[in-house]
Amino acid sequence: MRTQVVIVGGGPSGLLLGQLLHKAGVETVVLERQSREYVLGRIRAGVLERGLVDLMGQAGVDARMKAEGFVHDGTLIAYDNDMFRVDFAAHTDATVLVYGQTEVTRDLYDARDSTGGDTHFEVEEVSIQDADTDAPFVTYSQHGQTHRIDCDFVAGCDGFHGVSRKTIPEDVRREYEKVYPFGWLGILSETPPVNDELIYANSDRGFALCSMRNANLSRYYIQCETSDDPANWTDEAFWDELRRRIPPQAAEALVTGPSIEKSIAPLRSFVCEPMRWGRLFLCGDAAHIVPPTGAKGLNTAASDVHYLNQGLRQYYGEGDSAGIDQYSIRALARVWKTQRFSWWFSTLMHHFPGQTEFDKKMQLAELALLRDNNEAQAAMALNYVGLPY
Ligand code: RFL
Ligand code: PHB
Repeated sequence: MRTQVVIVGGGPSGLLLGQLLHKAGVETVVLERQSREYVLGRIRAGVLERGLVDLMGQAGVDARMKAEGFVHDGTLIAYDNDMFRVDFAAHTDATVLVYGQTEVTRDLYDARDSTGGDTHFEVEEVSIQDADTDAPFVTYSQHGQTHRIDCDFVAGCDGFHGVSRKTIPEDVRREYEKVYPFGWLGILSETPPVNDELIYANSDRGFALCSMRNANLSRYYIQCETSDDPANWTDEAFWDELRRRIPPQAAEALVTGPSIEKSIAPLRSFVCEPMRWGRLFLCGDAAHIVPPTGAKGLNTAASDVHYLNQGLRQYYGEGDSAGIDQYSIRALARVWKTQRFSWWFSTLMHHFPGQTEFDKKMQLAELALLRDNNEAQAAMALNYVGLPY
C-alpha cells in the first residue's frame, strides 16, 4: 500500500493534520494504537486558543464548536482568600474558547469518516523505517497480520509514549526535562460550574483549579502527591479539600455532586530537539509536554500542526521544501515560549515541598504585582490567549 503522508497517532494532532491536508488534496493514512472509543473516553484539555479555533475552521470542523463552545474573555486568580481578574479582551484583541478536547477529537473523527479518510485502529508494533531516506515506509500489525505502507512523509503524532520520537537516533536527539514534585487530581461532575470564568487558586494547602466543560459539567483539580491514588479520595474528601483551597465566596457558591471521572495527572515539562529527522516530523505531545497550569498542551500541539500543514502544502502545491526544512526551527521557537509560560505559571501557583518562607514571599510578591500592574497582566493575557503563530 502507498500514501502520501502516514500519520502515526489518532489523537487531536494527528486528526487535525489529517483534515487540513485533506483540504489541500493530500492523502493520509492514520494509524492509532487504541480503539476509537478509548481515544474518545479520555478527559483532557478544556481551553482552546484562537489559533486552534481558526485551524478547526480551516479544516471545516468548527460548526459544533462554535455553537456549543463558551467564549471566555478573562480568568480569575485567587490567593490569600481573595481574587482578582485578568481581562484578556482588554489587554489583547483575543479570547479563548472553553470546549473539551474530547469534543474536538469527536468532531475530527466525524469529519474524517465523512470525507472517507483511511484510519486504522488497534494497530500494534508500528515501526517507522528509512525515515532518513527518500523512500520511508511504516510497518504495523493488526489482528495478527503485518502490513506495510510506503509514503513520502511520516507525521509522528503519537503522544509522549509513542514510537516516533524514539525513531530519531539518540545521537541526533536532545531531550530537556523537568519533573514537578506533585500531580493534579481531577474530577468531572455533572454540576453547574462554581463561576462563569475559570479560577486558578494558590493556597497554602496547594493549588486548585475550577474549570468547566459546559453549563452543567464542571472540571475541578487539586494539587496532590505524585504517589497519590484517586481511590484514596472519596468525592466528599475531594470537595472538602477543594473548598479549603478557594476563596470563601467561591467555596460557599460551590455546588457538589457525584464525580463521573476521577484521575491523577503528573506534571512535567519536556522538549525534544529537533522535531524533524529526514522525512519524519514530530507533532504535539510526541515532541513536548507542558504542565497543564497554562492550558497549553493541546494548543501547542495545534501550532505544530499549523507549521507542518503549511510546509507540506508548500511542498505538494509549489514543489518548494522551504517550509518543511524550517519546520523544526519554527515550531520549536514557539514551543519554548509556551514552555516558559507554563513553567512560570506552575511555579507561581503551586505549593512546593520544602518551600521556604522566602519562596512563599516571592510567590506572594509576584501575585501582588500581577494583581496591581497593568503590564504584568498584559503579559499574562498575551500568553494565555496564545502567542501568534
Ligand atoms: P495524544 O492526545 O496523546 O494522542 C496521541 C495518540 O497516539 C496514539 N499512540 C499510537 N498510535 C499508534 N502507534 C503507537 N505506537 C502509538 N502510541 C501512541 C495514542 O493512543 C493517542 O491516541 O497527543 P496529541 O495528539 O499530540 O495531543 C496532545 C494533547 O492530548 C495533550 O497535549 C493534552 O491533552 C495535554 N493535557 C492537557 N492539556 C491541556 O491543555 N489541558 C489539560 O487539562 C490537560 N490535561 C493532558 C491532560 C494530558 C494528559 N496525559 C497525556 C496523560 C491530562 C492528561 C491525563
Ligand atoms: C481543564 O478544564 O481541564 C483545564 C483548564 C485550564 C487549565 C488546565 C485544565 O489550565
